[in-house]
Amino acid sequence: MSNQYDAIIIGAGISGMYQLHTLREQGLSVKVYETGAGVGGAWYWNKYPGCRFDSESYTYGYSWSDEVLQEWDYKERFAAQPDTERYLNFVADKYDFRKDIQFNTRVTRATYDEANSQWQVELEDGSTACAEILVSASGPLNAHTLPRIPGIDTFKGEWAHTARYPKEGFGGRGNDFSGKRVGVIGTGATGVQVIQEVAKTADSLTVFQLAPEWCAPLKNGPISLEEMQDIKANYKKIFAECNETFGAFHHKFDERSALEVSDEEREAFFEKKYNESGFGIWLGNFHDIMTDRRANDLITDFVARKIRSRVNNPKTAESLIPKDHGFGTRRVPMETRYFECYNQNNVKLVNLKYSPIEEILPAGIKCSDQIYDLDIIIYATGFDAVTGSLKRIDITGKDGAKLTDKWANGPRTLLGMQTAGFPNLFTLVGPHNGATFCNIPRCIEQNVEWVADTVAYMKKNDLHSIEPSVAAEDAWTIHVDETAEGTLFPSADSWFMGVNINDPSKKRTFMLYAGGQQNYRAECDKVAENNYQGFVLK
Ligand code: NA7
Repeated sequence: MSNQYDAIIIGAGISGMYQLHTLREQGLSVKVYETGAGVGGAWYWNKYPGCRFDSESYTYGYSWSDEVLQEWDYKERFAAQPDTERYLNFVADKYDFRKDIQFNTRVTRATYDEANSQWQVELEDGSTACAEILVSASGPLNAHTLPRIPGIDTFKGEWAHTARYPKEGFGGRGNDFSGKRVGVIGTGATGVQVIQEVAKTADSLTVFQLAPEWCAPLKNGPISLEEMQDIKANYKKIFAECNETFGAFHHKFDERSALEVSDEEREAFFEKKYNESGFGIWLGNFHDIMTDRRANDLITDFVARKIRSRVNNPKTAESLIPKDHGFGTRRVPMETRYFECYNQNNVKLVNLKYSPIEEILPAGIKCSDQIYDLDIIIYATGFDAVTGSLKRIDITGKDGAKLTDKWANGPRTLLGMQTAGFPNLFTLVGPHNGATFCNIPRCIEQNVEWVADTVAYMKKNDLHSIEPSVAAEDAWTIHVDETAEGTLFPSADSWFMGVNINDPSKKRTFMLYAGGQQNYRAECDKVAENNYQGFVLK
């Protein structure tokens, strides 16, 4: 059969490309199917205005290629989307990845043939392919969701979800919104980046906010050539430092408790963190802000005061301050003059708590108290996070079992890498996987290398099937929940907790792994060293 491979990978983003590289290095025949027309995954799709890293650029690239590390220059501390897409194309060219990637191809179905230990994969055009190993590299934030608002299809102006934003902007106008009345729905990490960019040029920008977030300053800036030389000389050290932290970011929790220092010392520390670049305010803060309610209250109060000091209108400021969750219990959006946007005459905040959207009309958005005439609507309404892209493929394992049925009450996995009944299916950055709460490429490399080593082990030992035992899967799933219970994450509704108001069928359960990437890495290593303890190999 011509479409027979050793391994099939779904997705040509950061994880899919590296998995292709590692398996190809073993001499395996590998095919990657990618829905998009180019490589990059999240960095291919998310072309919305203002899209950029919140991770320090130089911690984000692949660490496995010294050549790439030495040849690529980052220009900004937090690279913008076009740069990152260019970077990933540069890597794809250098390693000739494209020859094994089929673009514009959506995988619609995957069915396990137990008798032959093969995954049969069906593509959108009806063609098929099969392989013993199936790797999902389809990304935790890829299945974008539009709101369920009546009349959404009737809007006559220009519109896009941020994850499907036109490359050259609406009408080829790039990021120039002059002469336009723009509405943005959604104020998560994406919405915040969009809003601060659109506010620069739009005639009017109306922000439709369901719930505010605890945004904090990004403090982006240029990286000089000298700095870049220094970074290149120190990559080993930088990556080693990342791998020693909770989330593999270049920020380490302070060992002190927020409760053990004096008020003055704490305030000065918070102030320092607020003025640092990147996630320091979140992941470089006192260690207990994410685990102790009293410590969390202190940083929450500090950031609330900052927002009040930056927004002129006290009523608007209160609308921009979260009241139902503490700082850091949902993903912290990083911002650049975001709050100051609301001091501009062309920007208006609509608090949907008090005036909910009733309908989308051909000419704009109708809220309970007013109609907003708009030329453009940008939906920054997020994703069916973590499991969405897997759910959108019809996956059938042993005995005709459907993955969607198995995970109807929440995912069950071992190490977030596999789920019982679905042998040889590996879920990179899948639910319960340590890569989900991580500076993602750092943990992607761990995930990919673990899968590559596992496949090599199977080949070496003439094994053709691997899946978790139900007992081991139960134990990991309990461990994931217990680890989450040790943090404040469950105290907030968020995509971390599987909450998505656009998909009420989704169960509220912790989707990530909150034990820290170091512990996760150690668990994965331990399992492999013990001949894949907890997995059933045949
Ligand atoms: P998020 O973080 O899920 O944010 C989506 C935003 O859209 C959030 O403010 C939602 O409010 C809002 N939303 C969703 N549905 C609606 C409807 N129906 N009406 C009004 N507002 C709505 O997605 P992002 O793209 O910002 O970020 C996702 C991740 O990508 C991010 O964490 C980064 O790691 C990269 P809600 O929160 O439900 O109150």
